[in-house]
Amino acid sequence: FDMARNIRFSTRITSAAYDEASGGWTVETEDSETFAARWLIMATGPLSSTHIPPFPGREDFTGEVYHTGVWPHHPVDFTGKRVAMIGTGSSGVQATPVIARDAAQLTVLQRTPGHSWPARNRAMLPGEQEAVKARYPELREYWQTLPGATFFRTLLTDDPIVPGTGSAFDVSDEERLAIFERAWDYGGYAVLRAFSDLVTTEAGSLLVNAFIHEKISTIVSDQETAEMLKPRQLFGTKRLILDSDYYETFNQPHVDLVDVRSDPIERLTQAGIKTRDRQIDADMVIFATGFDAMTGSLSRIDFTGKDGIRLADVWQGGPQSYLGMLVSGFPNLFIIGGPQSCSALANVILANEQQVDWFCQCIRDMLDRDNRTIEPAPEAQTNWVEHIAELADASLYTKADSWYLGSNIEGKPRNFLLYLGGYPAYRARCEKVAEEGYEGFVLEPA
Ligand code: NA7
Repeated sequence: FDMARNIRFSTRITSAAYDEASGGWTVETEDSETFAARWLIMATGPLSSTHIPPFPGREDFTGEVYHTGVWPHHPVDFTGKRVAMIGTGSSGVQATPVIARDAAQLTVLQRTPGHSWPARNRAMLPGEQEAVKARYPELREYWQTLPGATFFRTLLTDDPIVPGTGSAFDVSDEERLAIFERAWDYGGYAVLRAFSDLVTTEAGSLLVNAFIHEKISTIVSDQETAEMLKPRQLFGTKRLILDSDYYETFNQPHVDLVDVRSDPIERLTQAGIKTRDRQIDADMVIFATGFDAMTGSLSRIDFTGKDGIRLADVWQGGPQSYLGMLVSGFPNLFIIGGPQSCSALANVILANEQQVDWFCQCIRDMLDRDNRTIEPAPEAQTNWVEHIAELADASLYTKADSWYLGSNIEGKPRNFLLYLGGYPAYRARCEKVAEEGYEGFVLEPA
């Protein structure tokens, strides 16, 4: 597509200021270079600013240090090394079996055990890829009708779970168990589709908890370790983790699990990690400690909008936006995959495409109608923010701490950061807004 000539690599933006006179933006790089633009589109990513908790003594540790979110492009050799890894979200859980393969010793420091389900990744069967590609237009249309716009295999071949609309309590215990077992053997997110109430009601959620607890007890030989690995929060309060032999890995003699909830990390030392009760010597420390999600990359840029207002001040108590795409007081500033849109809750490719298409149409419409700027009306923005909170309060998501709520970052206000109404409803709402002449937006004539 000959894109390279339009891309400037290795360029970090430090500030962006709206200019009332021109109705556009000036962005400044860390090298004090400036660029002017009428429209500014932030594609800075929902899970792109990594987070390392401020453990004392970080500089004292003399071994290798990595974060799972900024993994080096060169291979990292674990062979014969003592590795300590902090964090058991998707990143930590998926890294554990891989590191254990070569390391001499792996110590996993876990604060909150998550729900993990086998991924069962596999090579494509002969002809499978061709069969999918032959049906792309049809499949893409179909995915657009699903809450997460997410690819799954039901339409293709062997998915054993027919999307269920009924309650998990409508079937007998035996039948439910058989469905859970099929979903376990098949792997991936199939279980989420089995019944309507597994992630929406406490009673449904506890059924999955019981199933996973049983699996962990069966897989993990040492029952003390098994107990530590069992998730206690409700299923559906965080993203389901998918793994390849995570629980099995703890049966290997050189792999240890440390519960840092009961034995907290005090500091890093020259030789490794000091918890209250033990010293873990390590050649390598890996932070699998996640991200300053949804707002982290935006908050690292100093945005100044109309009348000198700063985005940092407007968002002090949590993000404010209309449709997760534009912010009142910051005209012509578009955010892709931003807070209060579907973003990380939907198929990222389709969700990004939908927003990019919307922005492009919006810009074309503005040029056609001779409008200079667009920004949300304050009232529409307030209503959207309230709508986000209402949807979240009706879900289980607010019942545990996670990056969805910003509560993984010290001092970050606790707000649910995504739109929970599902991708089809979000897309329909965006289309309706545009069709109705950008209802809820203020368009300034040139
Ligand atoms: P996550 O899911 O935010 O996981 C971070 C992990 O790090 C989690 O287990 C945290 O425990 C742990 N953590 C964070 N801070 C600390 C401190 N101070 N002490 C001990 N442990 C800590 O990030 P991931 O990178 O795994 O995954 C992010 C998303 O990327 C994921 O949802 C997928 O969508 C892909 P906690 O649970 O907070 O007790």
